[in-house]
Amino acid sequence: MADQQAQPDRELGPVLVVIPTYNERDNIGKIVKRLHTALPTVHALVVDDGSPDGTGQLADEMAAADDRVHVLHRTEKAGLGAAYIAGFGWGMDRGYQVLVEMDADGSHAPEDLPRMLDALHDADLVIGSRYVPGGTVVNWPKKREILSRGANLYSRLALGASVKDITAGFRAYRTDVLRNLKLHNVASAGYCFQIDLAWRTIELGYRVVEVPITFTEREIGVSKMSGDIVREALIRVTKWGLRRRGTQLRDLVAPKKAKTTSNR
Ligand SMILES: Nc1nc2c(ncn2[C@@H]2O[C@H](COP(=O)(O)OP(=O)(O)OP(=O)(O)O)[C@@H](O)[C@H]2O)c(=O)[nH]1
Ligand SMILES: [Mg+2]
Repeated sequence: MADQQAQPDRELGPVLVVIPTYNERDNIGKIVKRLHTALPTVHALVVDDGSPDGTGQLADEMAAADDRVHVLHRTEKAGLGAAYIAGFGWGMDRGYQVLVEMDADGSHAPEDLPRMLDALHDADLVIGSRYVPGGTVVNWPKKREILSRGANLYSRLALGASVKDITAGFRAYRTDVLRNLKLHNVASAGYCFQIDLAWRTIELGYRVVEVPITFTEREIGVSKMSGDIVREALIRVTKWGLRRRGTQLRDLVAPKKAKTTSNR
Protein backbone atom coordinates (compact mmCIF):
# COMPACT_ATOMS: atom_id res chain seq x y z
CA MET A 1 0.00 0.00 0.00
CA ALA A 2 1.26 3.42 -0.97
CA ASP A 3 0.10 4.94 2.33
CA GLN A 4 2.35 2.68 4.36
CA GLN A 5 5.51 2.81 2.30
CA ALA A 6 5.97 6.14 0.52
CA GLN A 7 5.78 9.03 3.00
CA PRO A 8 8.27 11.66 1.89
CA ASP A 9 6.11 14.54 2.95
CA ARG A 10 3.27 14.40 5.47
CA GLU A 11 1.42 17.32 3.97
CA LEU A 12 1.60 16.22 0.34
CA GLY A 13 1.17 12.52 1.02
CA PRO A 14 2.76 9.61 -0.83
CA VAL A 15 4.54 10.45 -4.09
CA LEU A 16 4.79 8.26 -7.19
CA VAL A 17 7.21 9.18 -9.97
CA VAL A 18 5.92 7.77 -13.27
CA ILE A 19 8.70 7.06 -15.78
CA PRO A 20 7.61 5.99 -19.28
CA THR A 21 10.19 3.93 -21.13
CA TYR A 22 10.81 2.71 -24.62
CA ASN A 23 14.29 1.28 -25.19
CA GLU A 24 15.91 2.94 -22.17
CA ARG A 25 17.87 -0.06 -20.86
CA ASP A 26 21.06 1.94 -20.38
CA ASN A 27 19.26 4.82 -18.65
CA ILE A 28 16.61 3.37 -16.36
CA GLY A 29 18.90 2.03 -13.61
CA LYS A 30 20.83 5.29 -13.37
CA ILE A 31 17.81 7.56 -13.28
CA VAL A 32 16.01 5.55 -10.57
CA LYS A 33 19.21 5.48 -8.50
CA ARG A 34 19.55 9.27 -8.80
CA LEU A 35 15.88 9.64 -7.88
CA HIS A 36 16.26 7.64 -4.69
CA THR A 37 19.45 9.48 -3.75
CA ALA A 38 17.57 12.78 -4.07
CA LEU A 39 14.34 11.54 -2.48
CA PRO A 40 14.80 8.19 -0.70
CA THR A 41 11.16 7.54 0.15
CA VAL A 42 9.32 8.27 -3.11
CA HIS A 43 8.17 5.40 -5.25
CA ALA A 44 8.94 4.96 -8.95
CA LEU A 45 6.68 3.34 -11.54
CA VAL A 46 8.34 2.34 -14.82
CA VAL A 47 5.72 2.17 -17.59
CA ASP A 48 7.32 0.14 -20.34
CA ASP A 49 5.75 -0.41 -23.75
CA GLY A 50 7.35 -3.79 -24.46
CA SER A 51 10.78 -2.32 -25.22
CA PRO A 52 12.68 -4.70 -27.54
CA ASP A 53 15.96 -3.86 -25.76
CA GLY A 54 14.81 -5.51 -22.51
CA THR A 55 14.12 -2.34 -20.47
CA GLY A 56 11.02 -4.04 -19.04
CA GLN A 57 12.92 -7.09 -17.78
CA LEU A 58 15.61 -4.90 -16.24
CA ALA A 59 12.90 -2.86 -14.50
CA ASP A 60 11.42 -6.11 -13.17
CA GLU A 61 14.79 -7.01 -11.67
CA MET A 62 15.02 -3.56 -10.10
CA ALA A 63 11.51 -3.95 -8.66
CA ALA A 64 12.34 -7.39 -7.24
CA ALA A 65 15.31 -5.87 -5.40
CA ASP A 66 13.64 -2.67 -4.18
CA ASP A 67 10.11 -2.21 -2.76
CA ARG A 68 10.07 1.39 -3.93
CA VAL A 69 10.22 0.39 -7.60
CA HIS A 70 7.19 -0.85 -9.56
CA VAL A 71 6.68 -1.80 -13.19
CA LEU A 72 3.69 -1.58 -15.50
CA HIS A 73 4.11 -3.60 -18.68
CA ARG A 74 2.17 -2.67 -21.79
CA THR A 75 2.20 -4.74 -24.92
CA GLU A 76 3.06 -2.23 -27.62
CA LYS A 77 4.47 1.25 -28.16
CA ALA A 78 1.43 3.48 -27.89
CA GLY A 79 2.99 6.89 -27.20
CA LEU A 80 3.95 8.92 -24.19
CA GLY A 81 0.42 10.13 -23.44
CA ALA A 82 -1.10 6.65 -23.26
CA ALA A 83 1.77 5.43 -21.09
CA TYR A 84 1.27 8.30 -18.63
CA ILE A 85 -2.49 7.81 -18.46
CA ALA A 86 -1.97 4.13 -17.65
CA GLY A 87 0.63 5.06 -15.03
CA PHE A 88 -1.61 7.70 -13.47
CA GLY A 89 -4.44 5.17 -13.23
CA TRP A 90 -2.10 2.70 -11.51
CA GLY A 91 -1.03 5.38 -9.01
CA MET A 92 -4.57 6.65 -8.34
CA ASP A 93 -5.79 3.11 -7.62
CA ARG A 94 -3.08 2.75 -4.99
CA GLY A 95 -3.61 5.95 -3.06
CA TYR A 96 -0.64 8.08 -4.13
CA GLN A 97 -1.43 11.74 -3.49
CA VAL A 98 1.18 13.19 -5.84
CA LEU A 99 1.94 11.90 -9.33
CA VAL A 100 5.15 13.05 -10.99
CA GLU A 101 6.05 12.84 -14.69
CA MET A 102 9.73 12.30 -15.45
CA ASP A 103 11.64 11.08 -18.54
CA ALA A 104 14.03 8.15 -18.24
CA ASP A 105 16.71 9.64 -20.49
CA GLY A 106 18.35 11.91 -17.90
CA SER A 107 16.97 15.13 -19.40
CA HIS A 108 15.02 15.71 -16.19
CA ALA A 109 17.30 15.89 -13.15
CA PRO A 110 15.79 14.08 -10.15
CA GLU A 111 17.90 16.51 -8.06
CA ASP A 112 15.43 19.26 -9.12
CA LEU A 113 12.44 17.31 -7.81
CA PRO A 114 12.69 18.27 -4.09
CA ARG A 115 12.31 21.95 -5.07
CA MET A 116 9.35 21.08 -7.29
CA LEU A 117 7.64 19.19 -4.48
CA ASP A 118 8.27 22.10 -2.12
CA ALA A 119 6.49 24.37 -4.58
CA LEU A 120 3.55 21.93 -4.75
CA HIS A 121 2.62 22.93 -1.19
CA ASP A 122 1.20 26.12 -2.71
CA ALA A 123 0.14 24.76 -6.09
CA ASP A 124 -1.95 22.11 -7.81
CA LEU A 125 0.48 21.52 -10.66
CA VAL A 126 4.19 22.30 -10.63
CA ILE A 127 5.96 22.43 -13.99
CA GLY A 128 9.74 22.05 -14.13
CA SER A 129 10.38 24.90 -16.52
CA ARG A 130 13.23 25.62 -18.92
CA TYR A 131 11.91 29.04 -19.84
CA VAL A 132 11.47 30.92 -16.57
CA PRO A 133 14.40 32.87 -15.03
CA GLY A 134 16.92 30.36 -13.69
CA GLY A 135 15.82 27.59 -16.07
CA THR A 136 18.42 26.29 -18.53
CA VAL A 137 18.92 23.86 -21.38
CA VAL A 138 22.25 22.02 -21.65
CA ASN A 139 23.65 20.49 -24.85
CA TRP A 140 20.52 20.87 -26.91
CA PRO A 141 21.08 21.26 -30.66
CA LYS A 142 19.98 24.76 -31.73
CA LYS A 143 17.34 23.23 -34.05
CA ARG A 144 15.77 21.31 -31.17
CA GLU A 145 15.64 24.37 -28.94
CA ILE A 146 14.06 26.50 -31.69
CA LEU A 147 11.41 23.81 -32.16
CA SER A 148 10.66 23.73 -28.43
CA ARG A 149 10.57 27.52 -28.01
CA GLY A 150 8.45 27.85 -31.16
CA ALA A 151 5.98 25.22 -29.94
CA ASN A 152 5.70 27.03 -26.61
CA LEU A 153 5.18 30.43 -28.19
CA TYR A 154 2.58 29.12 -30.62
CA SER A 155 0.69 27.28 -27.87
CA ARG A 156 0.71 30.30 -25.58
CA LEU A 157 -0.62 32.56 -28.32
CA ALA A 158 -3.24 30.08 -29.56
CA LEU A 159 -4.52 29.15 -26.12
CA GLY A 160 -3.96 32.45 -24.32
CA ALA A 161 -2.07 30.61 -21.58
CA SER A 162 0.64 32.35 -19.58
CA VAL A 163 2.68 29.24 -18.74
CA LYS A 164 6.18 29.70 -20.21
CA ASP A 165 7.00 26.01 -20.71
CA ILE A 166 3.68 24.40 -21.54
CA THR A 167 5.31 21.47 -23.41
CA ALA A 168 7.53 20.54 -20.45
CA GLY A 169 7.48 16.91 -19.40
CA PHE A 170 8.83 17.20 -15.85
CA ARG A 171 5.82 17.87 -13.62
CA ALA A 172 4.22 17.17 -10.27
CA TYR A 173 0.43 16.94 -10.08
CA ARG A 174 -1.75 16.63 -7.05
CA THR A 175 -3.70 13.44 -7.73
CA ASP A 176 -7.02 15.18 -7.01
CA VAL A 177 -6.34 17.50 -9.96
CA LEU A 178 -5.70 14.62 -12.34
CA ARG A 179 -8.94 12.97 -11.22
CA ASN A 180 -10.80 16.04 -12.55
CA LEU A 181 -9.09 16.28 -15.94
CA LYS A 182 -11.29 13.69 -17.71
CA LEU A 183 -8.25 11.64 -18.65
CA HIS A 184 -10.47 9.11 -20.43
CA ASN A 185 -10.96 11.54 -23.33
CA VAL A 186 -7.32 12.58 -23.75
CA ALA A 187 -6.24 11.41 -27.18
CA SER A 188 -2.98 13.36 -27.49
CA ALA A 189 -0.06 10.98 -27.88
CA GLY A 190 3.22 12.93 -28.16
CA TYR A 191 4.33 16.07 -26.31
CA CYS A 192 0.96 17.54 -27.25
CA PHE A 193 -0.20 15.46 -24.28
CA GLN A 194 1.71 17.86 -22.03
CA ILE A 195 0.04 20.91 -23.59
CA ASP A 196 -3.35 19.19 -23.38
CA LEU A 197 -3.09 18.39 -19.66
CA ALA A 198 -1.62 21.77 -18.72
CA TRP A 199 -4.41 23.56 -20.51
CA ARG A 200 -7.12 21.39 -18.94
CA THR A 201 -5.58 22.20 -15.55
CA ILE A 202 -5.49 25.95 -16.27
CA GLU A 203 -9.05 25.98 -17.62
CA LEU A 204 -10.34 24.42 -14.43
CA GLY A 205 -8.78 27.29 -12.49
CA TYR A 206 -6.09 25.30 -10.66
CA ARG A 207 -2.88 26.94 -9.47
CA VAL A 208 -0.02 26.21 -11.86
CA VAL A 209 3.49 27.16 -10.73
CA GLU A 210 6.67 26.98 -12.81
CA VAL A 211 9.94 26.09 -11.08
CA PRO A 212 13.22 26.59 -12.97
CA ILE A 213 15.05 23.39 -13.91
CA THR A 214 18.16 22.39 -15.80
CA PHE A 215 17.20 20.29 -18.81
CA THR A 216 20.05 18.24 -20.28
CA GLU A 217 20.03 16.57 -23.70
CA ARG A 218 20.04 12.79 -23.42
CA GLU A 219 23.53 11.27 -23.58
CA ILE A 220 22.50 7.65 -24.16
CA GLY A 221 19.79 6.11 -26.31
CA VAL A 222 17.61 7.40 -29.12
CA SER A 223 15.05 10.22 -29.03
CA LYS A 224 11.47 9.26 -29.89
CA MET A 225 10.65 12.75 -31.14
CA SER A 226 9.27 12.65 -34.70
CA GLY A 227 7.58 14.71 -37.39
CA ASP A 228 4.28 12.99 -36.54
CA ILE A 229 4.55 14.17 -32.94
CA VAL A 230 5.16 17.78 -34.04
CA ARG A 231 2.30 17.62 -36.57
CA GLU A 232 -0.07 16.22 -33.95
CA ALA A 233 0.70 19.12 -31.60
CA LEU A 234 0.33 21.73 -34.34
CA ILE A 235 -3.03 20.42 -35.52
CA ARG A 236 -4.53 19.94 -32.07
CA VAL A 237 -3.34 23.24 -30.61
CA THR A 238 -4.63 25.10 -33.69
CA LYS A 239 -8.00 23.39 -33.32
CA TRP A 240 -8.25 24.19 -29.59
CA GLY A 241 -7.15 27.76 -30.22
CA LEU A 242 -9.76 28.29 -32.94
CA ARG A 243 -12.46 26.81 -30.75
CA ARG A 244 -11.40 29.14 -27.95
CA ARG A 245 -11.60 32.16 -30.26
CA GLY A 246 -15.03 30.99 -31.46
CA THR A 247 -16.29 30.81 -27.90
CA GLN A 248 -14.90 34.28 -27.11
CA LEU A 249 -16.62 35.67 -30.20
CA ARG A 250 -19.92 34.04 -29.24
CA ASP A 251 -19.58 35.52 -25.74
CA LEU A 252 -19.12 38.97 -27.28
CA VAL A 253 -22.05 38.71 -29.68
CA ALA A 254 -24.56 36.96 -27.43
CA PRO A 255 -23.26 36.98 -23.85
CA LYS A 256 -26.46 35.60 -22.34
CA LYS A 257 -26.48 32.51 -24.51
CA ALA A 258 -22.75 31.90 -24.16
CA LYS A 259 -21.74 28.44 -23.17
CA THR A 260 -18.90 27.53 -20.82
CA THR A 261 -15.48 27.61 -22.49
CA SER A 262 -14.19 24.16 -23.27
CA ASN A 263 -11.14 22.92 -25.12
CA ARG A 264 -12.61 19.51 -25.89
N1 LIG B 1 6.14 3.79 -22.55
C1 LIG B 1 6.50 4.63 -23.51
N2 LIG B 1 7.49 5.52 -23.28
C2 LIG B 1 7.84 6.36 -24.28
C3 LIG B 1 7.23 6.36 -25.56
N3 LIG B 1 7.79 7.33 -26.31
C4 LIG B 1 8.73 7.91 -25.54
N4 LIG B 1 8.76 7.33 -24.31
C5 LIG B 1 9.60 7.68 -23.17
O1 LIG B 1 9.29 9.01 -22.84
C6 LIG B 1 10.45 9.71 -22.41
C7 LIG B 1 10.68 10.91 -23.34
O2 LIG B 1 10.98 10.45 -24.65
P1 LIG B 1 12.20 11.02 -25.53
O3 LIG B 1 12.53 10.05 -26.60
O4 LIG B 1 13.31 11.41 -24.64
O5 LIG B 1 11.51 12.22 -26.22
P2 LIG B 1 11.54 13.70 -25.84
O6 LIG B 1 12.17 13.88 -24.49
O7 LIG B 1 10.17 14.24 -26.05
O8 LIG B 1 12.45 14.26 -26.98
P3 LIG B 1 14.01 14.57 -26.95
O9 LIG B 1 14.08 15.97 -26.51
O10 LIG B 1 14.44 14.36 -28.33
O11 LIG B 1 14.66 13.64 -25.99
C8 LIG B 1 11.57 8.71 -22.42
O12 LIG B 1 11.71 8.15 -21.13
C9 LIG B 1 11.09 7.68 -23.43
O13 LIG B 1 11.65 6.40 -23.24
C10 LIG B 1 6.17 5.39 -25.78
O14 LIG B 1 5.57 5.30 -26.85
N5 LIG B 1 5.87 4.58 -24.72
MG1 LIG C 1 14.13 13.16 -24.07
